[in-house]
Amino acid sequence: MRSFLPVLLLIVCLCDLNAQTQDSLYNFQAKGNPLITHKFTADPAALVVGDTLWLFTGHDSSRDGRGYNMKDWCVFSTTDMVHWTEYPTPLKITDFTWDRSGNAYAGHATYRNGKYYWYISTNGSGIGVAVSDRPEGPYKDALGKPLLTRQDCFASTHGWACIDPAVFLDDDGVAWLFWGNGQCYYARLKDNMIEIDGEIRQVKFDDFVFEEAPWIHKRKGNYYLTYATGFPEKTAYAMSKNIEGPYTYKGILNEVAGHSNTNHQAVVEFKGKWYFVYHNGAIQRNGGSYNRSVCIDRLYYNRDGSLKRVVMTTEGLW
Ligand code: FUB
Repeated sequence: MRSFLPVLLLIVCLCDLNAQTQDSLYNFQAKGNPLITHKFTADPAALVVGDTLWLFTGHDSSRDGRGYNMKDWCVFSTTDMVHWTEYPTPLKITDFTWDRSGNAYAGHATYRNGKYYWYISTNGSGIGVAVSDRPEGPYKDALGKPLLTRQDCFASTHGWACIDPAVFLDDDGVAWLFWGNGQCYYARLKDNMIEIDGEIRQVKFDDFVFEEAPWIHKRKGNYYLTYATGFPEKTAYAMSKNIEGPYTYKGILNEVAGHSNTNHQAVVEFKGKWYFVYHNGAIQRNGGSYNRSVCIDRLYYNRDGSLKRVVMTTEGLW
């Protein structure tokens, strides 16, 4: 009788590979969407520094496909959108000793005053901030305590209200943080980037059905707030002439992404082109809502500054 042991061992190894942290550089070439196929990645945040685009992601490793198992975050870079490098694991949920959830939810990194600040969420313990001298890390907890907790989300009662930080550095030098689940909050950051400056406020406007995943970007004097709406999630957007609003709802930007109940985007300009970075659950057979994969497609504007709906493609940019 043939033994199934080798097959079983292979399956166990593959599962472990996905759960493992990265301990060396890993180079790969983009071949379409999903962009990243050697592990499950989610909640992308992009940052351009000089001629390099840095991609910060979450890392899914659900064993049963029924819930999140996210123990660390990942960082990737490219200079041409084709050749990519993944760096050793830069940040783990256990680096935040105050976290009780064990889940490394969405984050967003930025650069200021010679340092990189990575705002991250946990599942219920709050939003933290980690700091590093280099984009690829390693990062360490900058505060030893959460930057924000559910108590700061004054209009919310559920445990996971304080998630999904999005940082935005405006042209006038003011840094802003947006975040939330169910309700969208925002506040200024102090120049040191690790303290909230002043009051926490809520984003409110007509037809704003906010689930999570806020992201702010600016182009030609217009502020764009993109965010996940409904469930399963689509991406919607609103525009304003002022970071604090009033925002005007502009409609759906991206439809439900294949085989994933969440939809978490980054919008970025790199070398004169705009990109929409998101995740889906579309790695065939074993991808899904808790084993997601980062994808990239182009983003285009209409003449009046509004956004054309994203066309999600299998081919991607390549
Ligand atoms: O990845 C965990 C959570 O799912 C994120 O914080 C949300 O944005 C959603 O993508």
